Amino acid sequence: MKLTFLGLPDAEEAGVALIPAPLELTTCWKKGTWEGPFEILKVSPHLEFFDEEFLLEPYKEIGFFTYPVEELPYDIQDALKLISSRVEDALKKGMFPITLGGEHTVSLACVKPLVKTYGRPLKVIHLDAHPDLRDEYLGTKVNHATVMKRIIEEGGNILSIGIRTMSKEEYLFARESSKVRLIPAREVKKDLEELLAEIKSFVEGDCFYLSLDMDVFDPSLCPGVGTPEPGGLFWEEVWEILKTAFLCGTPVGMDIVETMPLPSHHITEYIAARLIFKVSALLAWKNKGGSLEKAN
Ligand SMILES: [Mn+2]
Repeated sequence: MKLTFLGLPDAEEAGVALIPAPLELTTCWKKGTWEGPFEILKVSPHLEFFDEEFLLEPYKEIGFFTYPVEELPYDIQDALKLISSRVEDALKKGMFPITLGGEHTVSLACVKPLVKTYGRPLKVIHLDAHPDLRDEYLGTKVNHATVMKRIIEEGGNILSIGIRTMSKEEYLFARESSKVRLIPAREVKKDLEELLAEIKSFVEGDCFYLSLDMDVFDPSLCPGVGTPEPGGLFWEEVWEILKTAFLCGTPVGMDIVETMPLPSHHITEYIAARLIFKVSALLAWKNKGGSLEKAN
């Protein structure tokens, strides 16, 4: 099925690629993340096409190309390979890949071609309520609860932000590992400026990948997720984090995962679409010489 971002025709020379990845094979409770990419694209024509902060129209300045929403193979490895091939294709064509989940496992498929292109270690900024650092979950190694552990094994160096629940195993692993640092949501709230300074020094002069699980947001803002953990981040905090990362480092790709559309309202997928829009506006503005100093 072919849907496009903002409902506009694909740009001939697009700078941003939307890669729908409706993967849902390992979620363990309520189902629905497979509908995420479809619903995010479906709601996107209802956004304004003009960015009120950077005063530009991203579809004109940077341009979008949307890959078709396809059913993925039932074998997890085959499904991940297909997603990786899409990301590779986007990179080859010089587009910035934004993959839309689906369950968080899709991030593993996105990171592999990036590590191939940019080498190890690949820095990863990970926004999530959960560290996703289990070694194994419900008898499998590759799933949404282990994805960051697998990414570390692929060469990832992770800064996880917004964490507010975890298993003891994950706590102990993170405490010992030099490849991951967990920043609890309460620390974000205590001192946002200090966090922004840490993000700046993490990405400055370097490439990084961004993985955003919609459950990083407070469930009062984004209730359409599988595990709505209280005490989450709000829009302004996430936006400041993204702005600092994108303007201080070199973003090479991103994903927005775990959107689980609810029948009662469309807020979570709308916010996911808004994130894509704002990030594209930010990329377009950066291309024109925008910087953090000018943004603040
Ligand atoms: Mn999560």
